[in-house]
Amino acid sequence: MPPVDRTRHLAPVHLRSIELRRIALPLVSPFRTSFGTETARDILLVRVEADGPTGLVEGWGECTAGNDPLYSSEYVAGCQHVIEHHLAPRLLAGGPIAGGDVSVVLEQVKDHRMSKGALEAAVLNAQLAANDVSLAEFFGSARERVPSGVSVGIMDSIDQLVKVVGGYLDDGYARIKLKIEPGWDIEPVGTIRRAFGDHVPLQVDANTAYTRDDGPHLARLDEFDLLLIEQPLPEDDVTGHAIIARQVGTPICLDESIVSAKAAIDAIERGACSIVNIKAGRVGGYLEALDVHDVCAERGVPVWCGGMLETGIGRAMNVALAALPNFTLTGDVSASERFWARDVVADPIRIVDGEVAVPSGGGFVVDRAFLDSVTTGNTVLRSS
Ligand code: SMG
Ligand code: MG
Repeated sequence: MPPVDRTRHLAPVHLRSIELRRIALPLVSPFRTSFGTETARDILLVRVEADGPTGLVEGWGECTAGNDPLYSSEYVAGCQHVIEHHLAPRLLAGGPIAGGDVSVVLEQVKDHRMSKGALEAAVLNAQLAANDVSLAEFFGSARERVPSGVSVGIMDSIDQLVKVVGGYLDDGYARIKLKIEPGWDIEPVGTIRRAFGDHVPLQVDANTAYTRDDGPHLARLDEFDLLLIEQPLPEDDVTGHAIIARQVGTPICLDESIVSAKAAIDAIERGACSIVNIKAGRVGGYLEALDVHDVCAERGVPVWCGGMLETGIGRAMNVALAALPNFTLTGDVSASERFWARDVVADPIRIVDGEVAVPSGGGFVVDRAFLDSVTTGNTVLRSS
């Protein structure tokens, strides 16, 4: 299947500069997964300035890499390095550029998908601004609101988990995802199911914490009628997931393993998953994410939008993505207040009746004064 260039019909922009801005934001509460505990995020934002057909435009992108290389091999300082030394120079050396050109220009550099995705988002947003096209319109978002799910970390005790989940249900969240790991699975999940009832949409995420031998153990989760089990095994073990999928009644969903549309096709055809979590950063950008959406839709595999503890910048883009037709399962598109006391955008994501609004226009408005107050570093690269 030849890749479709989804931005070809829009006028390209001419990049003037790429700004790499590092910000520090504390989380409202620690977030523990099988990878470790996070209490604050060190986030890399990309801002481009570009000339469009009607003048100067800017575009923002958010890098989804974590502080440390735990979720994937990428991490924020490494992303800044590869962007500064390998990716940005390639983009700044060229002539006019469209969002769809970014992955082509950067193709020679292997992997580094989160870094490439942040750059692509910034160029794409600048190009959309230059063409006065909204993000939702460009993505082909089919709805004005999408249901909002919340991801709940591993807690110190089951009592604490019950309290936290109860709070999110009171907030109106439409679906609960519990992080699991060996030693924190059957009992907490069963307790939540019994405490809040069978009607609560519930799923779990193992973040690669199990082994190929754990199929019979994971099958014990079947009795809790979960929507899915996300990424039980390491990301490179597609065959292992196919083995587990045959032993467990609950659908297997892949997250870390799906690094491209090609990887999604492979995993689906090998029977490793029947549901896919789509994260733009993990697959190298929103354009590849649209391709993942399409290849899954063609194969009858439902998808949902994952999250990487983004600020309102990345989150607004995720919400627009989550409004595409094959996003039939509730995503990790929780409100800004789930992670942040104050977001870096003037229009934070809010949950109303269990849903979040698909953003209009450019998707978000950056709160420059607040952003400046949390900035820890700034590097501007210019075209020579
Ligand atoms: O952004 O709401 C969010 C967090 C959702 O659980 C979440 N993300 O594997 O799906 C996942 C995790 C990855 C981030 S923590 C390592
Ligand atoms: Mg996950």
